[in-house]
Amino acid sequence: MRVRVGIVGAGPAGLLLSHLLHLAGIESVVLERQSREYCEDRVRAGVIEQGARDVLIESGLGERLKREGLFHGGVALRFAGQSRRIDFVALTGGKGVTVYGQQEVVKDMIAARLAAGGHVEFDVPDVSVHGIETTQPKVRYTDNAGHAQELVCDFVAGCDGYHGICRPSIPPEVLTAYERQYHFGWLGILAQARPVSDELIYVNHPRGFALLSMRSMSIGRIYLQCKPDEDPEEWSDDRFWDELDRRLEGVDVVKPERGRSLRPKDVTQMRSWVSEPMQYGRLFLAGDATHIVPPTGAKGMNLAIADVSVLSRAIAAFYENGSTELLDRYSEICLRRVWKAERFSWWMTTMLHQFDDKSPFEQRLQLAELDYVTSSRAGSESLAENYVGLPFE
Ligand code: RFL
Ligand code: PHB
Repeated sequence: MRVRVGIVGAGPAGLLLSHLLHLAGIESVVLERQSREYCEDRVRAGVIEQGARDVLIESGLGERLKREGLFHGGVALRFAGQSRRIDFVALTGGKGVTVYGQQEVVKDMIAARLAAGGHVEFDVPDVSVHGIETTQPKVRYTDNAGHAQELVCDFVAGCDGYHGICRPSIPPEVLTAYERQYHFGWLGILAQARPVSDELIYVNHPRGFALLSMRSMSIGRIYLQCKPDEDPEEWSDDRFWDELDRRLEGVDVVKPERGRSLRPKDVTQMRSWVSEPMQYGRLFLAGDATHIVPPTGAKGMNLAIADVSVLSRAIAAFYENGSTELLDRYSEICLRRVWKAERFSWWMTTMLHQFDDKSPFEQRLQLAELDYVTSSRAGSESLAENYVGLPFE
Protein backbone atom coordinates (compact mmCIF):
# COMPACT_ATOMS: atom_id res chain seq x y z
CA MET A 1 0.00 0.00 0.00
CA ARG A 2 1.22 3.49 -0.84
CA VAL A 3 0.80 6.23 1.79
CA ARG A 4 2.58 9.52 2.21
CA VAL A 5 3.36 9.23 5.91
CA GLY A 6 3.58 6.06 8.00
CA ILE A 7 3.22 6.79 11.74
CA VAL A 8 4.25 4.30 14.42
CA GLY A 9 2.47 4.80 17.77
CA ALA A 10 -0.98 6.15 18.73
CA GLY A 11 -0.01 8.26 21.74
CA PRO A 12 -0.48 12.03 21.74
CA ALA A 13 2.43 12.51 19.29
CA GLY A 14 1.33 10.02 16.61
CA LEU A 15 -2.38 10.84 16.77
CA LEU A 16 -1.90 14.61 16.69
CA LEU A 17 0.57 14.35 13.80
CA SER A 18 -1.92 12.29 11.82
CA HIS A 19 -4.67 14.82 12.58
CA LEU A 20 -2.59 17.89 11.66
CA LEU A 21 -1.42 16.24 8.43
CA HIS A 22 -5.03 15.42 7.55
CA LEU A 23 -5.96 19.09 8.00
CA ALA A 24 -3.16 19.91 5.53
CA GLY A 25 -4.60 17.37 3.05
CA ILE A 26 -1.88 14.76 3.68
CA GLU A 27 -3.01 11.21 4.46
CA SER A 28 -1.19 8.91 6.86
CA VAL A 29 -1.54 5.50 8.48
CA VAL A 30 -1.11 5.13 12.26
CA LEU A 31 -0.01 1.72 13.60
CA GLU A 32 -0.33 1.00 17.32
CA ARG A 33 0.86 -2.05 19.23
CA GLN A 34 -1.74 -1.81 22.01
CA SER A 35 -5.54 -1.95 21.90
CA ARG A 36 -7.67 1.19 21.56
CA GLU A 37 -9.05 0.61 25.08
CA TYR A 38 -5.54 0.42 26.51
CA CYS A 39 -4.51 3.70 24.84
CA GLU A 40 -7.67 5.47 26.01
CA ASP A 41 -7.39 4.24 29.57
CA ARG A 42 -3.70 4.85 30.35
CA VAL A 43 -3.46 7.41 33.19
CA ARG A 44 -0.48 9.67 32.57
CA ALA A 45 -0.10 13.42 32.11
CA GLY A 46 -2.52 15.99 33.42
CA VAL A 47 -1.20 19.46 32.68
CA ILE A 48 -1.45 21.12 29.26
CA GLU A 49 0.58 24.23 28.49
CA GLN A 50 -1.01 27.34 27.04
CA GLY A 51 0.57 26.81 23.58
CA ALA A 52 -0.36 23.11 23.46
CA ARG A 53 -3.93 24.00 24.43
CA ASP A 54 -4.01 26.54 21.59
CA VAL A 55 -2.85 23.88 19.09
CA LEU A 56 -5.57 21.48 20.24
CA ILE A 57 -8.29 24.14 20.06
CA GLU A 58 -7.17 25.66 16.75
CA SER A 59 -7.02 22.21 15.12
CA GLY A 60 -10.59 21.42 16.23
CA LEU A 61 -9.69 18.98 19.02
CA GLY A 62 -10.60 21.28 21.89
CA GLU A 63 -14.39 21.12 22.31
CA ARG A 64 -14.42 18.83 25.36
CA LEU A 65 -11.16 20.31 26.67
CA LYS A 66 -12.77 23.76 26.71
CA ARG A 67 -15.81 22.35 28.57
CA GLU A 68 -14.16 19.96 31.01
CA GLY A 69 -10.55 21.19 31.31
CA LEU A 70 -9.73 23.24 34.40
CA PHE A 71 -7.83 26.46 33.77
CA HIS A 72 -5.15 27.02 36.44
CA GLY A 73 -3.68 30.48 36.82
CA GLY A 74 -0.99 29.47 39.31
CA VAL A 75 0.54 26.78 41.54
CA ALA A 76 1.60 26.63 45.19
CA LEU A 77 5.06 25.61 46.37
CA ARG A 78 5.05 24.31 49.94
CA PHE A 79 8.27 24.13 51.94
CA ALA A 80 9.51 24.78 55.47
CA GLY A 81 5.94 24.53 56.77
CA GLN A 82 4.48 27.29 54.59
CA SER A 83 2.82 27.63 51.22
CA ARG A 84 3.64 30.25 48.60
CA ARG A 85 1.75 30.84 45.38
CA ILE A 86 3.25 31.53 41.96
CA ASP A 87 0.77 33.62 40.02
CA PHE A 88 1.18 32.57 36.37
CA VAL A 89 -1.48 34.94 35.04
CA ALA A 90 0.09 38.02 36.62
CA LEU A 91 3.66 36.98 35.78
CA THR A 92 3.16 35.91 32.14
CA GLY A 93 0.67 38.46 30.90
CA GLY A 94 -2.44 36.31 31.26
CA LYS A 95 -1.20 32.78 30.54
CA GLY A 96 -1.89 29.61 32.52
CA VAL A 97 -2.19 25.84 32.13
CA THR A 98 -5.14 23.51 31.70
CA VAL A 99 -5.65 20.40 33.81
CA TYR A 100 -7.14 17.75 31.50
CA GLY A 101 -6.06 14.10 31.53
CA GLN A 102 -3.85 12.74 28.77
CA GLN A 103 -6.26 9.84 28.27
CA GLU A 104 -9.01 12.38 27.54
CA VAL A 105 -6.76 14.09 24.98
CA VAL A 106 -6.07 10.69 23.41
CA LYS A 107 -9.81 9.81 23.33
CA ASP A 108 -10.58 13.13 21.59
CA MET A 109 -7.80 12.55 19.04
CA ILE A 110 -8.84 8.97 18.24
CA ALA A 111 -12.48 10.02 17.86
CA ALA A 112 -11.50 12.87 15.50
CA ARG A 113 -9.25 10.64 13.37
CA LEU A 114 -11.90 7.93 13.02
CA ALA A 115 -14.71 10.44 12.34
CA ALA A 116 -12.62 11.88 9.49
CA GLY A 117 -12.12 8.41 8.01
CA GLY A 118 -8.51 8.26 9.23
CA HIS A 119 -6.61 4.99 9.08
CA VAL A 120 -5.57 3.96 12.63
CA GLU A 121 -4.83 0.29 13.32
CA PHE A 122 -4.60 -0.99 16.89
CA ASP A 123 -3.30 -4.33 18.19
CA VAL A 124 -0.48 -4.44 15.63
CA PRO A 125 2.33 -6.29 17.41
CA ASP A 126 5.13 -6.54 14.85
CA VAL A 127 5.78 -3.16 13.16
CA SER A 128 9.21 -2.76 11.55
CA VAL A 129 10.71 0.04 9.44
CA HIS A 130 13.03 -0.39 6.44
CA GLY A 131 14.95 1.71 3.92
CA ILE A 132 14.90 4.89 5.96
CA GLU A 133 17.98 6.18 4.09
CA THR A 134 16.02 6.02 0.82
CA THR A 135 13.22 8.30 -0.47
CA GLN A 136 10.75 5.40 -0.17
CA PRO A 137 10.97 4.07 3.38
CA LYS A 138 8.74 1.10 4.18
CA VAL A 139 6.77 0.03 7.21
CA ARG A 140 5.93 -3.67 7.53
CA TYR A 141 3.39 -5.24 9.89
CA THR A 142 0.75 -7.93 10.21
CA ASP A 143 -2.80 -6.58 10.11
CA ASN A 144 -5.65 -7.71 12.38
CA ALA A 145 -6.74 -10.32 9.83
CA GLY A 146 -3.27 -11.89 10.01
CA HIS A 147 -2.08 -10.63 6.59
CA ALA A 148 1.44 -9.30 6.09
CA GLN A 149 1.29 -5.65 4.98
CA GLU A 150 3.82 -3.20 3.60
CA LEU A 151 3.36 0.58 3.55
CA VAL A 152 5.50 2.35 0.98
CA CYS A 153 5.90 5.89 2.34
CA ASP A 154 7.58 9.23 1.66
CA PHE A 155 8.19 9.71 5.39
CA VAL A 156 8.03 7.61 8.54
CA ALA A 157 7.28 9.21 11.92
CA GLY A 158 8.55 7.35 14.98
CA CYS A 159 6.03 8.34 17.67
CA ASP A 160 6.36 5.04 19.51
CA GLY A 161 7.65 6.16 22.90
CA TYR A 162 10.79 5.21 24.78
CA HIS A 163 10.39 1.44 24.23
CA GLY A 164 9.47 1.72 20.54
CA ILE A 165 11.20 0.20 17.52
CA CYS A 166 11.86 3.33 15.45
CA ARG A 167 14.83 4.81 17.30
CA PRO A 168 16.62 1.43 17.39
CA SER A 169 16.20 1.29 13.57
CA ILE A 170 18.70 4.16 13.25
CA PRO A 171 22.36 3.08 13.11
CA PRO A 172 23.60 3.51 16.71
CA GLU A 173 26.74 5.41 15.67
CA VAL A 174 24.52 8.24 14.35
CA LEU A 175 22.87 8.87 17.73
CA THR A 176 24.17 10.41 20.94
CA ALA A 177 22.23 9.89 24.17
CA TYR A 178 22.41 12.19 27.21
CA GLU A 179 20.95 10.81 30.40
CA ARG A 180 20.41 11.42 34.09
CA GLN A 181 18.79 8.89 36.42
CA TYR A 182 17.18 9.89 39.70
CA HIS A 183 17.27 7.50 42.62
CA PHE A 184 13.61 7.84 43.45
CA GLY A 185 10.19 7.39 41.87
CA TRP A 186 6.65 8.73 42.29
CA LEU A 187 3.95 6.60 43.91
CA GLY A 188 0.66 7.79 42.39
CA ILE A 189 -2.93 7.48 43.50
CA LEU A 190 -6.07 8.40 41.56
CA ALA A 191 -8.77 8.87 44.18
CA GLN A 192 -12.38 9.87 44.56
CA ALA A 193 -11.39 12.84 46.68
CA ARG A 194 -12.09 16.56 46.43
CA PRO A 195 -8.80 18.48 45.97
CA VAL A 196 -7.79 20.61 48.98
CA SER A 197 -7.17 23.58 46.71
CA ASP A 198 -8.29 24.53 43.22
CA GLU A 199 -4.62 24.71 42.16
CA LEU A 200 -1.73 22.21 42.20
CA ILE A 201 0.50 22.04 45.27
CA TYR A 202 4.16 20.98 44.95
CA VAL A 203 5.62 20.01 48.35
CA ASN A 204 9.24 19.89 49.47
CA HIS A 205 9.34 18.06 52.81
CA PRO A 206 12.13 16.27 54.71
CA ARG A 207 10.16 13.00 54.34
CA GLY A 208 10.07 13.47 50.57
CA PHE A 209 8.35 15.35 47.75
CA ALA A 210 4.57 15.31 47.30
CA LEU A 211 2.33 16.65 44.55
CA LEU A 212 -1.37 17.31 44.91
CA SER A 213 -2.92 17.38 41.46
CA MET A 214 -6.38 16.53 40.20
CA ARG A 215 -8.44 15.38 37.26
CA SER A 216 -11.62 17.21 38.24
CA MET A 217 -13.00 18.95 41.30
CA SER A 218 -14.03 15.52 42.64
CA ILE A 219 -11.03 13.37 41.58
CA GLY A 220 -7.56 13.85 43.04
CA ARG A 221 -4.30 12.67 41.44
CA ILE A 222 -1.62 12.69 44.10
CA TYR A 223 2.01 11.59 44.05
CA LEU A 224 4.54 10.83 46.81
CA GLN A 225 8.29 10.55 46.33
CA CYS A 226 9.20 6.89 46.94
CA LYS A 227 12.02 4.39 46.37
CA PRO A 228 12.49 3.54 42.67
CA ASP A 229 11.62 -0.09 43.45
CA GLU A 230 8.70 0.72 45.78
CA ASP A 231 5.99 -1.96 45.72
CA PRO A 232 2.60 -0.20 45.34
CA GLU A 233 0.93 -3.33 46.76
CA GLU A 234 2.41 -2.42 50.14
CA TRP A 235 0.52 0.88 50.17
CA SER A 236 -3.03 0.71 51.48
CA ASP A 237 -5.12 3.85 50.97
CA ASP A 238 -4.76 4.65 54.69
CA ARG A 239 -1.00 4.35 54.58
CA PHE A 240 -0.89 6.67 51.55
CA TRP A 241 -3.12 9.34 53.18
CA ASP A 242 -1.22 9.10 56.49
CA GLU A 243 2.07 9.72 54.71
CA LEU A 244 0.61 12.61 52.72
CA ASP A 245 -0.67 14.22 55.94
CA ARG A 246 2.84 14.06 57.39
CA ARG A 247 4.29 15.82 54.34
CA LEU A 248 1.68 18.60 54.58
CA GLU A 249 2.32 19.67 58.16
CA GLY A 250 2.91 23.39 58.67
CA VAL A 251 1.52 26.74 59.68
CA ASP A 252 -1.58 26.42 57.52
CA VAL A 253 -2.16 22.68 58.05
CA VAL A 254 -3.80 21.13 54.99
CA LYS A 255 -6.01 18.08 55.52
CA PRO A 256 -6.85 16.35 52.25
CA GLU A 257 -10.10 14.45 51.89
CA ARG A 258 -9.40 10.68 52.14
CA GLY A 259 -11.11 9.22 49.11
CA ARG A 260 -10.90 5.65 47.91
CA SER A 261 -8.47 4.67 45.14
CA LEU A 262 -10.10 4.39 41.73
CA ARG A 263 -7.22 2.27 40.36
CA PRO A 264 -4.25 0.30 41.63
CA LYS A 265 -1.50 2.69 42.72
CA ASP A 266 1.41 3.06 40.28
CA VAL A 267 5.12 3.89 40.48
CA THR A 268 6.68 6.23 37.89
CA GLN A 269 10.43 6.12 37.29
CA MET A 270 12.21 9.45 37.05
CA ARG A 271 14.65 10.06 34.25
CA SER A 272 16.04 12.85 32.07
CA TRP A 273 17.12 11.59 28.65
CA VAL A 274 17.66 13.04 25.17
CA SER A 275 18.71 11.17 22.04
CA GLU A 276 20.09 13.35 19.24
CA PRO A 277 19.44 14.00 16.40
CA MET A 278 15.68 13.53 16.06
CA GLN A 279 15.90 12.61 12.39
CA TYR A 280 17.76 10.11 10.23
CA GLY A 281 17.07 9.99 6.48
CA ARG A 282 13.30 9.86 6.05
CA LEU A 283 12.62 8.75 9.66
CA PHE A 284 11.55 11.54 12.02
CA LEU A 285 11.26 10.87 15.77
CA ALA A 286 8.88 12.79 18.04
CA GLY A 287 7.85 12.79 21.71
CA ASP A 288 9.01 10.17 24.20
CA ALA A 289 10.67 8.19 21.37
CA THR A 290 13.51 10.71 21.47
CA HIS A 291 13.35 12.55 24.82
CA ILE A 292 12.08 11.91 28.36
CA VAL A 293 11.71 14.36 31.23
CA PRO A 294 10.96 13.63 34.88
CA PRO A 295 7.29 14.59 35.41
CA THR A 296 8.00 17.38 37.94
CA GLY A 297 7.77 20.09 35.27
CA ALA A 298 4.70 18.55 33.55
CA LYS A 299 6.43 18.77 30.19
CA GLY A 300 6.38 15.32 28.49
CA MET A 301 3.11 15.44 26.57
CA ASN A 302 3.58 19.13 25.87
CA LEU A 303 6.92 18.44 24.20
CA ALA A 304 5.32 15.70 22.10
CA ILE A 305 2.67 18.20 20.94
CA ALA A 306 5.30 20.84 20.12
CA ASP A 307 7.45 18.35 18.15
CA VAL A 308 4.62 17.23 15.88
CA SER A 309 3.41 20.78 15.33
CA VAL A 310 6.81 21.54 13.84
CA LEU A 311 6.95 18.22 11.95
CA SER A 312 3.49 18.60 10.42
CA ARG A 313 4.39 22.06 9.11
CA ALA A 314 7.68 20.78 7.71
CA ILE A 315 5.97 17.90 5.88
CA ALA A 316 3.21 20.21 4.61
CA ALA A 317 5.85 22.63 3.23
CA PHE A 318 7.47 19.72 1.39
CA TYR A 319 4.23 18.81 -0.40
CA GLU A 320 3.30 22.44 -1.07
CA ASN A 321 6.52 23.56 -2.74
CA GLY A 322 9.00 20.69 -2.60
CA SER A 323 11.05 22.52 0.02
CA THR A 324 13.05 20.41 2.50
CA GLU A 325 14.28 23.47 4.38
CA LEU A 326 12.05 22.97 7.43
CA LEU A 327 12.47 19.18 7.34
CA ASP A 328 16.23 19.60 7.37
CA ARG A 329 15.96 21.90 10.40
CA TYR A 330 13.36 19.79 12.24
CA SER A 331 15.77 18.28 14.75
CA GLU A 332 17.58 21.56 15.39
CA ILE A 333 14.33 23.53 15.88
CA CYS A 334 12.85 20.98 18.29
CA LEU A 335 16.02 20.31 20.27
CA ARG A 336 16.42 23.97 21.23
CA ARG A 337 13.07 23.77 23.00
CA VAL A 338 13.55 20.20 24.24
CA TRP A 339 16.75 21.14 26.06
CA LYS A 340 15.07 24.09 27.76
CA ALA A 341 12.28 21.78 28.95
CA GLU A 342 14.93 19.27 30.09
CA ARG A 343 16.60 22.04 32.07
CA PHE A 344 13.35 23.18 33.65
CA SER A 345 12.25 19.62 34.57
CA TRP A 346 15.67 18.79 36.02
CA TRP A 347 15.64 22.07 37.99
CA MET A 348 12.14 21.56 39.43
CA THR A 349 13.06 17.95 40.30
CA THR A 350 16.29 19.02 42.00
CA MET A 351 14.64 21.83 43.93
CA LEU A 352 11.69 19.82 45.22
CA HIS A 353 12.91 16.27 46.03
CA GLN A 354 14.99 14.80 48.83
CA PHE A 355 18.30 13.35 47.66
CA ASP A 356 20.11 10.75 49.80
CA ASP A 357 23.49 12.19 48.91
CA LYS A 358 22.77 15.86 49.65
CA SER A 359 24.85 17.35 52.44
CA PRO A 360 23.20 19.55 55.12
CA PHE A 361 24.73 22.52 53.29
CA GLU A 362 23.04 21.54 50.03
CA GLN A 363 19.74 21.01 51.83
CA ARG A 364 19.90 24.57 53.15
CA LEU A 365 20.66 25.81 49.63
CA GLN A 366 17.54 24.00 48.39
CA LEU A 367 15.37 25.89 50.89
CA ALA A 368 17.10 29.16 50.04
CA GLU A 369 16.34 28.54 46.38
CA LEU A 370 12.65 27.91 47.12
CA ASP A 371 12.56 31.06 49.22
CA TYR A 372 14.19 33.05 46.41
CA VAL A 373 11.98 31.65 43.65
CA THR A 374 8.79 32.38 45.59
CA SER A 375 9.74 35.83 46.88
CA SER A 376 11.65 37.45 44.01
CA ARG A 377 9.77 38.66 40.94
CA ALA A 378 12.65 37.55 38.68
CA GLY A 379 12.69 34.09 40.28
CA SER A 380 8.96 33.47 40.10
CA GLU A 381 8.71 34.97 36.61
CA SER A 382 11.22 32.43 35.32
CA LEU A 383 9.32 29.52 36.90
CA ALA A 384 5.99 30.82 35.55
CA GLU A 385 7.30 31.43 32.03
CA ASN A 386 8.67 27.89 31.77
CA TYR A 387 5.68 26.21 33.44
CA VAL A 388 3.09 27.75 31.10
CA GLY A 389 5.40 26.83 28.21
CA LEU A 390 8.03 28.51 26.06
CA PRO A 391 7.18 29.45 22.46
CA PHE A 392 7.22 26.51 20.00
CA GLU A 393 10.03 28.02 17.90
P1 RFL B 1 3.42 7.62 24.32
O1 RFL B 1 2.23 8.26 24.96
O2 RFL B 1 4.25 6.71 25.11
O3 RFL B 1 2.86 6.87 23.04
C1 RFL B 1 3.67 5.98 22.29
C2 RFL B 1 2.76 4.95 21.68
O4 RFL B 1 3.53 4.07 20.84
C3 RFL B 1 3.10 2.75 21.06
N1 RFL B 1 4.17 1.83 20.66
C4 RFL B 1 4.14 1.13 19.51
N2 RFL B 1 3.23 1.07 18.52
C5 RFL B 1 3.50 0.23 17.49
N3 RFL B 1 4.62 -0.56 17.42
C6 RFL B 1 5.54 -0.53 18.39
N4 RFL B 1 6.64 -1.29 18.33
C7 RFL B 1 5.31 0.34 19.50
N5 RFL B 1 6.03 0.61 20.63
C8 RFL B 1 5.30 1.52 21.31
C9 RFL B 1 2.78 2.71 22.54
O5 RFL B 1 1.92 1.63 22.86
C10 RFL B 1 2.12 4.06 22.75
O6 RFL B 1 0.72 4.02 22.53
O7 RFL B 1 4.40 8.72 23.71
P2 RFL B 1 4.11 10.19 23.08
O8 RFL B 1 2.99 10.14 22.11
O9 RFL B 1 5.43 10.68 22.67
O10 RFL B 1 3.57 11.04 24.33
C11 RFL B 1 4.39 11.32 25.42
C12 RFL B 1 3.57 11.39 26.71
O11 RFL B 1 2.79 10.22 26.82
C13 RFL B 1 4.45 11.54 27.96
O12 RFL B 1 5.53 12.38 27.71
C14 RFL B 1 3.65 12.11 29.15
O13 RFL B 1 2.71 11.17 29.63
C15 RFL B 1 4.59 12.53 30.30
N6 RFL B 1 3.87 13.05 31.49
C16 RFL B 1 3.40 14.34 31.53
N7 RFL B 1 3.49 15.13 30.45
C17 RFL B 1 2.94 16.39 30.47
O14 RFL B 1 3.06 17.11 29.47
N8 RFL B 1 2.27 16.89 31.56
C18 RFL B 1 2.13 16.15 32.69
O15 RFL B 1 1.47 16.59 33.63
C19 RFL B 1 2.73 14.83 32.72
N9 RFL B 1 2.61 14.05 33.79
C20 RFL B 1 3.68 12.22 32.59
C21 RFL B 1 3.05 12.77 33.75
C22 RFL B 1 4.06 10.88 32.57
C23 RFL B 1 3.85 10.11 33.69
N10 RFL B 1 4.22 8.76 33.61
C24 RFL B 1 3.35 7.71 33.91
C25 RFL B 1 5.41 8.42 32.88
C26 RFL B 1 2.84 11.99 34.87
C27 RFL B 1 3.26 10.69 34.85
C28 RFL B 1 3.03 9.91 36.12
C1 PHB C 1 -0.65 15.12 36.95
O1 PHB C 1 -1.74 15.69 37.22
O2 PHB C 1 -0.62 13.92 36.66
C2 PHB C 1 0.60 15.89 37.03
C3 PHB C 1 0.56 17.25 37.29
C4 PHB C 1 1.76 17.96 37.38
C5 PHB C 1 2.96 17.31 37.20
C6 PHB C 1 2.99 15.96 36.92
C7 PHB C 1 1.81 15.24 36.84
O3 PHB C 1 4.12 18.01 37.31
